[in-house]
Amino acid sequence: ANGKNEAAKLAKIPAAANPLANEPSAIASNISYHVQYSPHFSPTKFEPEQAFFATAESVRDRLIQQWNETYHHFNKVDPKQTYYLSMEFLQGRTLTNAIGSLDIQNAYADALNNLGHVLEEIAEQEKDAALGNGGLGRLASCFLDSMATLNLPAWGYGLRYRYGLFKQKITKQGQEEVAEDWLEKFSPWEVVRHDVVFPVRFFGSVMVNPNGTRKWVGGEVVQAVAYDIPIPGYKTKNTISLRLWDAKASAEDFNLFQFNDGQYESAAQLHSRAQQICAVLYPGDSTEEGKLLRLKQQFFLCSASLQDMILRFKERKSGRQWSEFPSKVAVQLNDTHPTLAIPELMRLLMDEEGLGWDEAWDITTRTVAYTNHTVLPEALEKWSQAVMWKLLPRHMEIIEEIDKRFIAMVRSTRSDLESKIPSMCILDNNPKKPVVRMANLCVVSAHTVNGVAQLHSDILKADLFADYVSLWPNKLQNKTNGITPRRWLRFCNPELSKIITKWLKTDQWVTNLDLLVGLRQFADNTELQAEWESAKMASKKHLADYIWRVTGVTIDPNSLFDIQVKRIHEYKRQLLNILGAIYRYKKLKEMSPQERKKTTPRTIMIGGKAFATYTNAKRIVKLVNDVGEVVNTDPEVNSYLKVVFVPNYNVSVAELLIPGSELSQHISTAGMEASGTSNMKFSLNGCLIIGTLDGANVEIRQEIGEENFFLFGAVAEQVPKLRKEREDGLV
Ligand code: NBG
Repeated sequence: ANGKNEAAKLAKIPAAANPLANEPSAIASNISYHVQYSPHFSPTKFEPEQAFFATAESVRDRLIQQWNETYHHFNKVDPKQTYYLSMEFLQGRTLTNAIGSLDIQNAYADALNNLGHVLEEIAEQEKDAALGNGGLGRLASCFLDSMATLNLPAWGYGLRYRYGLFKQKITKQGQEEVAEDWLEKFSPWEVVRHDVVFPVRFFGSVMVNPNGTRKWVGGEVVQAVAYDIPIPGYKTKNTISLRLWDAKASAEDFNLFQFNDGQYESAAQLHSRAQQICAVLYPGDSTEEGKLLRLKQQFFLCSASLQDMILRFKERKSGRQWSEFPSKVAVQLNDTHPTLAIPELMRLLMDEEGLGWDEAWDITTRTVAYTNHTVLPEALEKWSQAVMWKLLPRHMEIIEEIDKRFIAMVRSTRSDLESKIPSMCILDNNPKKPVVRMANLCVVSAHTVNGVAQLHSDILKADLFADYVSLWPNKLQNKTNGITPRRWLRFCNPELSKIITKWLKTDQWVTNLDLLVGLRQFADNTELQAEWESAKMASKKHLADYIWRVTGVTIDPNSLFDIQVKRIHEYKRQLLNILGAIYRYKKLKEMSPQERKKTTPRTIMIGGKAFATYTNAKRIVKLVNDVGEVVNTDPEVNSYLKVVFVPNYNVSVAELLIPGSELSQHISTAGMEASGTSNMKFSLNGCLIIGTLDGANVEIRQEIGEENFFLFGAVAEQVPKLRKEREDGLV
């Protein structure tokens, strides 16, 4: 009954001379101030939920101070600024990360203790901001943390989805999706900027001015409103922004006459249409309406963000030359989802700012870079030309012109590539289904294109984008993914972090992971080994407790914890893993009780969400649950093997699972997983990997040593031949 009816006592806490001082007493008085004067609940209670919001607001006060200073600093210095455009940001929870980055955990823990609460329990009140799917969205969030910590002037731009990725419920039928209501109460971290509002147009037509220039007019106009989330760097003042756009219609779009006439729905039609834009992440796109809505989302992000960047560019120094733009603005496209930034920047520069094609093209191509995150054909976006002409007529003109000029350039400079033009160009004019190939538009227009692990980048160069390599030998690069060691070791595994710091005699590893090799010299030290084991055991107990709470299954912390958590996908081969579990079960059944006693007890945990319309993935979720049901209730076997499906895998659940892991599975068919990023997180927490030579597994294996990696399966080059042999029935 922590804090129950404690609210009255709060009023007695004296106000601190400096509410932003970091002593526990000042923090406690700041928290109590927020309970009383920025109330969100009725005044009688101070239970964990109320305590969370007030604590978060007091942390936010501290963040805002640094944040404003960062703003002013970069406005004055006018550096080249990086903008990461992404439809997804998987932020997870913020409180622990923010307090840790500000280096005030102890003071907050003490302050909350004095108020009758425990910091860890308060932190668990927070809902995950799950505005993303999986690796691609979490990568975006990790990048923000790292860029802030590296003191870079960088911002993220995304959408403020009302509902993030669905919440996964497991029933007898398998997975059920429920809307994820991260804004149910409100988010204490976001700040709405009522002064940052940009119009974004859809539909309409292109008007030709008397002087031949063109202008996009008519259609419907929606307002993009900025919501900012502060991203603090670790032990540095630099606090950057994640700017999320929300859509709203203006008062003029509300038809008061119709409303008073009882026509409520049509009176507010534009309002409800604006609301649809940011309603959900990845609305279903099996219908035409769904496709149109997704395209609207993408354009909404691109247009609002670019207008904002251009305004900042102008405001930071008046009267500057446009030619300076690429040395002040870098736009990184996170996959093809924000590709429309390319024609939109062209349009803004030509139609709004009056530049000619050549100058606008020069600026655009020197500003934009593109990261490819997959070679799966179904994920390489292709938009119907008809839908594009309807929604974005001016952009289609620009895309046609980019394509025409690209083809002319290839013809005039590289006649040897003539036969490749149909696959290299942007518009696929196949009369049955004319489409715009977004990846091609990106490669043609970006100054740099990168893959996300060495093998993936090699495949892009040798395969998917091979013809472009011969045209632009230096455009394609590799940038192997990374993760933030703050969230994924320092904060999620404080026990292990303490041990690492003790043996390295420094905590500098938190910002420089290369220092971890310093542990190698102590690898055989029994004292370190004992400490390491006890930290692992503490995390395993913590995890076992969680599993019991969410599934009702008891797991033994002394068993081997074998974990596979990621989106459910056929290429990731959860099916192979569960077939392995079934095999293990059968073998155990065949053994005598004495033989069983000689085996190492194992708990297999599998978690991940299946896309709502991906039938095979959902069948895999059901299978894992059904296998668990059989194995876990079999008294002969269940002290040697448990199979658990971990429901609703998300960032916070990962923060519990990864510290408690001993073996983790990264077993995708070679050549399919562009990088993988949880492989890095598991390794960092002292977990062994069983995996294929795929994605970043290859580089992790080099780093940690082959002897610490259970390698299996075919290598990427063998896969096409093996597939063919199976298709031909040879195997
Ligand atoms: C995913 C890949 C992962 C990779 C992340 C981040 C998409 C389209 N791609 O292998 O499947 O780690 O991107 O780069 O979500």
